[in-house]
Amino acid sequence: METYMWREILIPYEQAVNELVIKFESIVNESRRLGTYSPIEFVTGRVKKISSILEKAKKKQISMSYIEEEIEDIAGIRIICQFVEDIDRVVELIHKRNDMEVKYEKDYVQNTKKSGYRSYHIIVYYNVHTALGEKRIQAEIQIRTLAMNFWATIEHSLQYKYGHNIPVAIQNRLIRSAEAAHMLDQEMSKIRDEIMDAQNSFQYKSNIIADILNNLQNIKKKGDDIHEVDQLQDEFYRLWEEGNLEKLVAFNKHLDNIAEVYRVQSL
Ligand code: 0O2
Repeated sequence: METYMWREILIPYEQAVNELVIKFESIVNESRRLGTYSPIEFVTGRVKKISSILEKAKKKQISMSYIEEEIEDIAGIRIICQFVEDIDRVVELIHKRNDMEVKYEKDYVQNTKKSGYRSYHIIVYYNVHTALGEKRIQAEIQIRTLAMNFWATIEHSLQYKYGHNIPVAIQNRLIRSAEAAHMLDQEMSKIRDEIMDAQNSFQYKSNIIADILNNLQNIKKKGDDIHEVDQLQDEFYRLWEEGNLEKLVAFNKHLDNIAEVYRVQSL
């Protein structure tokens, strides 16, 4: 296959990866704005390198004309969660979407690989609209916890270092560290509610403070009474120092009312 063909082939995959990352990131951003818990911590994506595609094709004896059908992870998305329980929620979210169709799933969370690898994989069909028209491509979505991701990243580097022949002593250490990562996930799950409460209230407080500052800025732009704005600002600093969330919420409501009078309320 000629080099220039690769560029043509890979463009829709690059677009798909960019779109999918944005779509999953929007779930994180929306939750943060609403001050609710996001089952997704962060998202990454990549298009498989041509050399890796060729290697996989060789290993699996896939002929060039079947590469796009048989190599399902040319477009790869990785969704990282804080807790094992979040993985199920993300899987559910993916099933409910109508902009992608699940082809099949592999549950390496319940069925740990011999190497120690744990992750949940979903192969989806996804339609991309490029300058050349619409194309239905496949993408692999890997969903895993931070601990699973830490392990997989390290193990992947070692696979490259040793050309997929990791010495047995290191393999054994990797298996032990996979068990440790699994235990870490289990321990974190036990205190999940407490961690989530702390994170949600931190996020909620950050959002309220951002809203207050936004309101103050809008009122300052429009308000005729500079003295009133200064008083509001002083009141905010006093409440912020005090740190009482209920009082900050009440103060923000008060600012909302003033902003409404001045017709400068933000959405
Ligand atoms: P890369 O470089 O990440 O793209 P297989 O038949 O087992 O060789 P297959 O059929 O592609 O592989 O499916 P599988 O097992 O679901 O693996 C798909 C991807 O999952 C791999 O892609 C890896 O990204 C990841 N993965 C699977 N097993 C392991 C493992 O033991 N360790 C790590 N670190 N990652 C793993 P690629 O193309 O192999 O690699």
